[in-house]
Amino acid sequence: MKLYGHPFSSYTQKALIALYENGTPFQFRNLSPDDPDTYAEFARRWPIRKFPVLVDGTRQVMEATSIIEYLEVHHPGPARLIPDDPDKALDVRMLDRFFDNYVSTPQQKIVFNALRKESDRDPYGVGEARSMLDTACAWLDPHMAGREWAAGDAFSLADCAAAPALFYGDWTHPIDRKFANVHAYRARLIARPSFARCVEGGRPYRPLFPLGAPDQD
Ligand SMILES: N[C@@H](CCC(=O)N[C@@H](CS)C(=O)NCC(=O)O)C(=O)O
Repeated sequence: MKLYGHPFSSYTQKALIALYENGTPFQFRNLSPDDPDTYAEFARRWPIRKFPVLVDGTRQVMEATSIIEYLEVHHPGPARLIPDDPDKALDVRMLDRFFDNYVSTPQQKIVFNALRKESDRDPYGVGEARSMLDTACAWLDPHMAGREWAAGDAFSLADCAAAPALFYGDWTHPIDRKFANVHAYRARLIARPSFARCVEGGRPYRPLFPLGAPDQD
């Protein structure tokens, strides 16, 4: 299998966590600016140009959630990231949507805004994104009380989504210290070996973070 992505990209990391959790063999195709051929190959494969993309023989899978779903079906390992029980799986998928839509999406909006030239910036949209991050953390904090992982007892697809979302979320719009359960969960995610490996993989690229990567983490 080949995974097209970038080591500093949150959604690439989401898929990498699943691959690392199960020790699934794959080849990483790094979409780095100094390898235009790999980028051109990726852009031909997926004109939307959002990564990661997984290629397994003749099969191509886009979207990090779908990649993890695909791995669960076609390359299952000891770590089951989506429970067999359909009702428990529903909770996992619901939390996965929560982290993508209400943490990662506003987080990316703030970062992409910072990458634009001053005249193209969208202060109103950034204000909405910051407010969404606050609301998401306010919901997540009591949800995480007494829980180790976001859905059910085991590490799951929802935690694959949560790890980069909260990691970069706190860099982008610092999570209020009063949300102690969210901070404790974020720290558990960073300590998880599969995500710790992603954090290390992304470390050399920290100067690319437009808001200035903090010294922490
Ligand atoms: N909905 C996609 C989002 C993927 C995404 O936003 N990827 C970012 C990197 S983290 C990307 O491709 N950015 C490049 C760009 O927007 O040009 C998924 O779940 O995989």
